Amino acid sequence: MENYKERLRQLEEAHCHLLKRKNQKEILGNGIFDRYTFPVLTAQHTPLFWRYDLNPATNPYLMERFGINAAFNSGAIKLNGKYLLVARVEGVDRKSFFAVAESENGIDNFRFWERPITMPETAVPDINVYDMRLVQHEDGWIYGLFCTERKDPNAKAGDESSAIAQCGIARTHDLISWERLPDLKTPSPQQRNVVLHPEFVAGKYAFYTRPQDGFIEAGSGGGIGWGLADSIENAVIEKEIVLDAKQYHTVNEVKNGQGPAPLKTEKGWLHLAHGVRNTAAGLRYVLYTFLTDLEDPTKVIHKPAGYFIAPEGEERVGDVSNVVFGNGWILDEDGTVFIYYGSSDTRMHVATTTLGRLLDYVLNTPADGLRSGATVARLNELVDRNLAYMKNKPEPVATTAS
Ligand code: M1P
Repeated sequence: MENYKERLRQLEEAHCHLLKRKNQKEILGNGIFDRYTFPVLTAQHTPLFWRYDLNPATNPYLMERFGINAAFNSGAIKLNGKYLLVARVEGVDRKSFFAVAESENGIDNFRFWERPITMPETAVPDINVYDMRLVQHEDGWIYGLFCTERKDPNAKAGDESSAIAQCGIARTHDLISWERLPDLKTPSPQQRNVVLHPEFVAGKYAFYTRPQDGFIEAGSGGGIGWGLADSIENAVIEKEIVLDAKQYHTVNEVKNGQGPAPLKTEKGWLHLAHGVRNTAAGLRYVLYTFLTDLEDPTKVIHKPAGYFIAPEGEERVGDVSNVVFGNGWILDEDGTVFIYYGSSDTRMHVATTTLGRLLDYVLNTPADGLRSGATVARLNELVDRNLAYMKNKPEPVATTAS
C-alpha cells in the first residue's frame, strides 16, 4: 500500500507538472510563423483516470489498464473564449477516437475534458475514426467531418489490411452531444481529408474532398477536390473536380489534402493543406498554403512554392516519422492565427502567426517554377534586388556577401 500511494503521488505530480508547464516561443523564427518549445498535447496529457484503475483493491500494482499511444491531428475551434482541440487520441489497441482538450490561451495548459467524445455510429459501424475538421457553418451548426475506416469487404482471404476510407459527418452545438449524419457519398472509391466549406455556395453545401483510388495511394484521383451537395442530412456529391492537383517534383507529388476549413480574408480564401512526397526513407508530409478566389473558391489565385511548415527536430520522429499534418487552426479577433499541427502521428504542436503575415507570405512568395533553372532565376532576382538596395542604402548593411 505504501508503494501504491507513493507511486500514485509521483504519477500525479508528473501529470500536474506537464499540464501546468508554460510553453515558450522559439527565438528568431523565419518571420512567417513562430514555433513553440513544447508540444501542446501528448498521450501523457490524457487524464490519469483514463489510463489507470485508481482503486488499490482492483489494481494493487497501479498498472495502466487502458494504454494511450498518441494524441495528434486535431481539429480546432474557439468557443466561449476557450481554445478547443478535438484530438485524434489513439489507444494502444490502435483504435482512434475523439477527445476535446481545452486551453485558456491556445499555447499551453491544454486539459482534456472528463470524457472522450461518444460519436454515434452509422448502420455500418466505423472500425476507426480520425482527423476531424471542425467548421462553424453559416447554417448555425458546428460540423465535424472525419475519416471513417472500415475493412474492405472485397479484400482477398488473408488480406487483413485493405480498408475503405470515407467521410463521416456529425454535427453539434457544444462538442458534447453529436448528431451523426449519413457518410458523404461521392463518385470516388475512397475519400480522406474531406472538409466542409464554411459558407453555402450557390445555395449548396460545398466540400473539399480528396478522391483516392486505394487506401494509401491517391492514384489517379490525387489532389484537393471540390464538390457541392444539395443537403447535409444526406450529402451526395455528383460531380467532383480537382482544384489543387498533385504535381511532379513538388512537395505534393504523391498526394495532398486540405487541412482545416479555409479562412475568409479580404484577399481570398486562405488554405492550409498537406503535401506528400516520396523519399528513400518513406513518405514525407509537409504543410503548404494557398489562396482561392472569394467569388470562385475553386480557383487557386496564389500558391507559394514548396512547404510552409516541415517537420523539425523531435517532430521528425514518431509512429509515422517525417510527418506534419494540420487539420485545425483558430483565427482570433486581433488577427492572431493559431496553427495546430500533429507531428509524426504522435503529438500536437502549435505555431502562431497573424493573418497579415500569412497573407504577405502567400501573396509575395513566388510560385513553384517547376525546374531547377527557374529556382535559380528566382534566387538571382532576390539577390539582384538586395544588392541594388544595399548599394544605394545610406547606412551599409552588415552582410557576409562580398
Ligand atoms: O500517416 C500520415 C497521415 O496519413 C494519412 O493522411 P493522407 O490521407 O493524406 O495520407 C492520415 O491517416 C493521417 O491521419 C496521417 O497523419
